[in-house]
Parts: sequence; structure tokens; C-alpha cells
Amino acid sequence: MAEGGGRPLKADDGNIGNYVDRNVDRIVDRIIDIDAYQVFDSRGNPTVEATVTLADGSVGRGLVPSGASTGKYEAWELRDGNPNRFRRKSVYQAVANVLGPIREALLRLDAPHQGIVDQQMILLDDTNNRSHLGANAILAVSMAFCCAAAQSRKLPLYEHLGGGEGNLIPLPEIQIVGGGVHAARTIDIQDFMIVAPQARGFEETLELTYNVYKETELLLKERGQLVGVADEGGFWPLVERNEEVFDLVLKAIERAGYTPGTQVAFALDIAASDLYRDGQYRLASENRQLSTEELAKMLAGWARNYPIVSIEDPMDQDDWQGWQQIMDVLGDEIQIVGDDLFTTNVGRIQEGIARQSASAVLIKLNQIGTVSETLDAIQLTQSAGWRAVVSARSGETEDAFISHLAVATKAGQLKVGSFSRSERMAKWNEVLRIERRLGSKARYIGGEALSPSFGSRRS
Ligand code: 2PG
Ligand code: MG
Repeated sequence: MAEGGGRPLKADDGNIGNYVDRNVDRIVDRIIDIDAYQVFDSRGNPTVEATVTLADGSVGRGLVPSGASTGKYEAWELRDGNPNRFRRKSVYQAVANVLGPIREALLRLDAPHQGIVDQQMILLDDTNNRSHLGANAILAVSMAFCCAAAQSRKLPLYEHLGGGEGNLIPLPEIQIVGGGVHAARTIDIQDFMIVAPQARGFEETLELTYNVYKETELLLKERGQLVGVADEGGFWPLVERNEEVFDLVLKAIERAGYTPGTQVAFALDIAASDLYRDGQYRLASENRQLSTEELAKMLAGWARNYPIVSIEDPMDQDDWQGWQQIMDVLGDEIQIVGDDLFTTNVGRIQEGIARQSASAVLIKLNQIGTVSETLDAIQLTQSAGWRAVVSARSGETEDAFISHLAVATKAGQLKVGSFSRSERMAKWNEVLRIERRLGSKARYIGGEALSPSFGSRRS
């Protein structure tokens, strides 16, 4: 453990806060208390919750999610590894790191704001991947401070994060069927999501999704193929081949009275890093091994046969050539999203931009560990003319910070899993609340979020 403290910071210290005038970096009252404790996520696994109290009485809370199909370059989630406590998954050390060194350092700050608070924790951790204090310890405090600062400024979180400009209600990408490591690999593809490009409003999109979701459930029941729901609330079906899921959902779309392609389209997360071993992609459910070229060909075939508008992680996180191939074949027609490839890391996003490896970046706070670095990742993505997709994790909580983040940064797209289970619905419901609060200032982006020009207009 680091001895508490770290060196005092100057306002221009370090490399975060590329925003010249970032809304979230307003100075607020001193931090007078920080608390942390272990709570539990949607899989029942332990996670960190922290509260930050300011001298003016404002209190903010931060709750950290957790991935299952994690990228190799993600910030480190610190777990105790003690076989006698929660099967090695307890987070008591991360909690102790908040209550000890992080608390001590942050209570000393004279003029706290998001950039300084985050930078202080980064310096205190002093590793590249936050493995000393734990990204779960750091993020809980970073989010809690952000919420306390919003309260202190008497602003809703989206306005604190984005200023008066943050008014863009995102296009939802909603999972209908879950697979991969979220469903014991019954099927290989992790997320079969739908988007509704023509729906005119957020609630209309939700209604359409609800209808397709319910029809899918009925169909699976009729066919005796329903196992239950996967980690993110999408159905866990008994199918022989990955492609059967397209046929299933297409049927559900039609039975719900919608036209596939125009009214409802597919967005996929292949989570290909989970399929990759020794230079090959293994589709275990079909007992097939594919080379990079063969996988690219298979995905191109799917894109010809089915109305797919977005593919996330089509290739492994280190298979940069594979990403190039996918961009060459599909990049003009389909949004190509990097999740494990980029891990919300500015350095990796920069590399991806230089190589033109994708056209969008999945944004997850706990992949990088602080609110400031997440905002930097979004800003870099948008300034390259790429699209940002704000995303939840498969292990989620009741916290809805990301709904505010998506609206505030005008990301344009939000992915939080399916249309069931409260940890998912909390995010959709929060967007409804934000939309209501914004009133006539709210703008729903709809299908425009997927057009290449949306990205470039943001630069
Ligand atoms: C992903 C996420 C959410 P996980 O891969 O995009 O679907 O999964 O949180 O397990 O990484
Ligand atoms: Mg993913």
C-alpha cells in the first residue's frame, strides 16, 4: 500500500483535463468526509460503493460495475483473492484503500474539482493500470465526488457534466438475446441487440423494443427453446447455430408488426477476444475454428443477409490487422465499435484513430477508472469524427450515472443490456427522467446517431 498523501497538485499538473474549460472542473467546497464499504452488483458479486461529503453538506455516491468479458487492457479491478471470503471476490482491500490513502489525500485538497481529485488518485496509485489502489476504489470516489459536486452546484448530474449544451437523448441499443460468457457460451456471439432507427422519440423506441422483446419470449416458449435470461436480461435460447438467432428475432420483429431493416435493425457485439486462441477464432457452439479472414468473411456474409447497422469487437483486442480487414470490407456501411480493443483508454483510441481501425468507441467508466479520463476518451473519439457509445457492464448496479454521461456528452448512443431487470431498467428510466427535466430543450438523436456524418459534425 502506498503511504497516504502523494505530492500536492498544481492546477496544470499531469495529462488529464484536455478540455480547456471543462464543465465538470468547477471548484467546489472542500471534501470533509469520504466513506466506502462493500455492496453487491447484479450478479451478487461484491463491489465498492463510496460516498463523498463536501463542507456545504452535499453528498455524492459512487457505485462501481464489473465486466465478465473484460479486455486485457482494462484498468485493474482489485479483488482480495481470499478463498474464504466471497469465493475470492470480496473487495475489502479496495475499500481500505479508499478509507486510508485516498481519503487522506483528498481531504487535504484546498480547492477540489473533478480534474484535481482524479489526478490526485492517479498519482497516488502510480501504476499504468490502477493496480495499486484498484480502479474500483478510484472510480467509486471519482463518481461520488462528481455527484457531490453536482449537488453542491445545485445542478442535475447531466448539466454538471455537460453544461447547458448537454441535451442529446441517445439512441438505445437494446439486447434481445445474450450469449458468450454472459450465458455460459450456449451461443458464441455475446450481444444480439436491436436499434430502431426510425422511431421518433426515446419512449417510442422503448415501446418498439418492448414489443419485440415480448414476441421473442413467446416464440422461444412456443418452440421450447427458452432457458431463461442471460446476465444482461436478454434471452438465453437453446439454438444450434449463431445464425438461428437472427431468424428468431426477425420473426419476432415481424410478429410484433414491424419491418426489419427500416424500422428495426441489428447491432451485434461479437466480443471476439473471448473467442480468440492461438491465432484462431473458435465458435464452440458450432464446433468451428476460423482464421481472421474467415471470420471477416462470415461477418460480411451476415451483413449481406441481415439488417445489421453496428458490429462491436468483430476481432480480438490485439488483432489490429483483423480490424483493418473488417473496416475495408464493412467500414463504409456499418458502424464498427471498439470495446476490448480500446478499453476507453486515450492511448489506445489514439492508435486506433491513426490506423483507422474502427468508427466508434465503446465507453465504460470502469475500463479506465476515473470520470475525467472517461470524458477525455469521449472528447478524443468525437474530435476524430468517430462515434461514442456509452455502455454499462454485464455486472451492473442500480446506479444510473451513465445515463447522465450519455446525455451530457452528446454521445448519441447508449447500450445498457436488455429491457428487463432493474439494474438495466434503472438506466432507461433515468433517461426518461432526464428527458422530462430537459423539457423542450431535449433533442432525441434517433437513427441519425448511426450516420457517419453525425461523428464528423461533432468535431
Ligand atoms: C460488453 C459488455 C456489455 P462486459 O462486452 O460490451 O455487454 O460486457 O461488461 O462483460 O464486458
Ligand atoms: Mg463489448
